[in-house]
Amino acid sequence: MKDLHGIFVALVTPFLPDGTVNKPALRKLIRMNLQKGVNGFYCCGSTAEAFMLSHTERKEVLETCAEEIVGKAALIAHIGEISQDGAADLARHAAGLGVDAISSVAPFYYPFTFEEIRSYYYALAESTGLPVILYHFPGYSGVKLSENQLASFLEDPRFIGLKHTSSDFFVLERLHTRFPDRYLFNGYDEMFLSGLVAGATGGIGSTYNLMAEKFIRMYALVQEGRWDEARCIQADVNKVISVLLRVGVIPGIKGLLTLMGIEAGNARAPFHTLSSEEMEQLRAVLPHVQTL
Ligand code: HMN
Repeated sequence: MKDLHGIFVALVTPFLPDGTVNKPALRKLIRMNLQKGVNGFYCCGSTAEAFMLSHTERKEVLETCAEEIVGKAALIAHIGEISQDGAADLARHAAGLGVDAISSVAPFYYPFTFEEIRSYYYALAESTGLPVILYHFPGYSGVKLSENQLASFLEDPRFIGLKHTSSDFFVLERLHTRFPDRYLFNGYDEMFLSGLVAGATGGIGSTYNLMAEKFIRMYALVQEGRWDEARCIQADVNKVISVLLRVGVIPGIKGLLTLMGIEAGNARAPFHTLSSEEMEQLRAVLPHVQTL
């Protein structure tokens, strides 16, 4: 199995003005990040507006990603849906494209029991035999699993890791200590260093679309124990993230990408279209995105 340590870009889905997927822009974005030396990509996740894409669009986006990425970097496909059958269908499709692992958020909206959530994940694991990475994002999904519930998956060899989009670094540390050979991806980019301290083996992030080189550098500095330098880069990155959190993370990343020359378009409604005042705020942090 491919090594999944390091920096994984959670790709956005660029859209054309008519609202359809802009595949050339997606390819350009992937190539820019391959050139920067990222370890891999996380496709069709939250950042990609996955839950606002049709099933067919999700497959097409992943096909484009696979064409660009397979053989050059690692590829993790997020195939999560509320429906187990729908997710399994996406998983089988992903397996046919040569992805390295599948990942899924827990089924959400309905108050599923833990047994129901577990059977969802087991069905996914069985649908393809590909390794599975749990996507734990209580802030958005509303599904919060405990340390022991997460551990019950990680002790199963089919579940090779966890994407931890949470600021509960106590749980992350406990899981790292209990499962030192599992992949633990930090999810909140603004707390990347904190995640590494707690034992994260890398990160999957939306703002990596814009500034992967800074996360690559931070990761390398931490391996060398150069924490102060890494902290300076985190502070620099956080200037950008503060603005993104103000204007809306996904619309804001797309706005900045457009300023960088990658036509990412607008986020899908009901996300708002950026106002000229918001574009000005993004323009003000553009120098932090373009230089290290
Ligand atoms: C994904 O599933 O696309 C990403 O991995 C999600 C990732 O954890 C991001 N979360 C969201 O976009 C909701 C973070 O990178 C986040 O955007 C960033 O830390 C700013 O808060």
